[in-house]
Amino acid sequence: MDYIKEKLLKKGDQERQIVKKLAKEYGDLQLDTVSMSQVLTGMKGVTSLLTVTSKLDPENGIRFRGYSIPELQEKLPKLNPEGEPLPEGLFYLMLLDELPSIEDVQYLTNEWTKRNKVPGHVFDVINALPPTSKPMTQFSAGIMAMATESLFQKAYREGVPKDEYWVTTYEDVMNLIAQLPTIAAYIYRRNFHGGDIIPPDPKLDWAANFAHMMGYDSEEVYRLFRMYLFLHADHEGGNVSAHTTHLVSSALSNPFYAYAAGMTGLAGPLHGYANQEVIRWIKGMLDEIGPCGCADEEKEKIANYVKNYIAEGKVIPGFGHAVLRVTDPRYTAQKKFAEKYIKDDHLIDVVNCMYEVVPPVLQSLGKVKNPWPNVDAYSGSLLTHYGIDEYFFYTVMFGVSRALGVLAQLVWDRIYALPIERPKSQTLQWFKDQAGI
Ligand code: AMX
Repeated sequence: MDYIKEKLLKKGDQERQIVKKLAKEYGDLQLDTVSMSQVLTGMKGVTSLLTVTSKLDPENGIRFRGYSIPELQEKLPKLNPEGEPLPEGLFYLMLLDELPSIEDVQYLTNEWTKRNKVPGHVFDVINALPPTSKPMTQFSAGIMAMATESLFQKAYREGVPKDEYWVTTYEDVMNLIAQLPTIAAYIYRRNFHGGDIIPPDPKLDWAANFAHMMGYDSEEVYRLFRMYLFLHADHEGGNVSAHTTHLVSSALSNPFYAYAAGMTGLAGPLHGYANQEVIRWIKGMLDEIGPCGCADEEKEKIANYVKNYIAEGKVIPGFGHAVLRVTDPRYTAQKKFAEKYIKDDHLIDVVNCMYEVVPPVLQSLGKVKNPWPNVDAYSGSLLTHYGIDEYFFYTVMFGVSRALGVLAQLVWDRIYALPIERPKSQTLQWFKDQAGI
């Protein structure tokens, strides 16, 4: 048994007992109340999930196992002191609740390299879709096709005891994470580079290898990918991609089914699709108002464009959040990256200018709970700077990263032996009866 599984076994046994004890002995403890408005506005703020990998505070942003983004940029292992932490380290932390050493991170890099061979039929499935189909359609279909390899599904059919489900879940999760960059890069090369596929380089870490297979081989791009794949990895359990993955796997669907379902949720414009939509939106604006700086008259042009866009009943991508009530720390981390490494980039200047213009416009509507930018407002401009300007692809990159958090959580779902999820629904008549109307 590898040492990560040994650690999981030890920690898992203790925590499983705690979860059982809480459910049995404290089962009647009231944790929350639910209002009519919460049910009818997307269950915001209703405590109803157990997620250990990260926790989101509306005022301070995300903390991974208790650590903020700047803390982890300090504490997680890097390949060189000037660079960004390796996403492998974040996965280790989320999975084991321990800061990794450089050796732990290298162990994961090696494991994922060993496991990164994608079965041929997965490419056949992707190839059966027309190249014009959306990258996220190809990505989720590819992940579904990987389910033929599920060790969890096989073990379940063979009748392994419930307390051992996590063992094969862990194997599936490790294989899935190892292979996602290869599938994503395949879709990228197929769609935008005439199908000229680049094989993985076993000497590279997980993020750098992804950049390499997409066709970008510079230390600058490797550094950006390490940061991108770190920042998008997890945002506690209630967001659409995390919650969907958790929900589907609660039926004991295998991790490939569960993650493919999560990815179809990530593809929605109110969630991960905003990652690509921001750049499409900014390009549309620049086509209409022309190249612009951030002088007063240019800010006014942007503000008018934003107001007209909202008046058409559409949302400004990259702004707002269902939980956060401040500027997203993931946005701030990317802004600092741009300030440190990038000079004179028109698109980045426009993104910075939007920070000054959009929030007051959203505030003036009187209904937007959070007018500040989220993670998606910045990432596209950084990728575009380094030549990755096929913004239709960005949500797939988000999907590669999101695997780290939600699949680490999925291992814990199985360790805790969490049951099938089944909240109660009511009819409109029932809601009317409660209100007495
Ligand atoms: N532009 C225009 N209107 C906005 C807005 C925005 N960026 N953000 C919120 N609003 C509107 C809502 O559409 C809603 O209008 P309605 O009452 O007429 O339907 C109203 O303000 C209240 O919404 P809210 O409670 O503030 O937000 P929410 O929790 O319902 O939704 C979110 C949150 C992110 C979906 C929303 O802010 C939005 O659509 N933002 C733009 C899309 C985006 O950037 N999504 C990515 C989020 C991060 C991620 O998951 N990657």
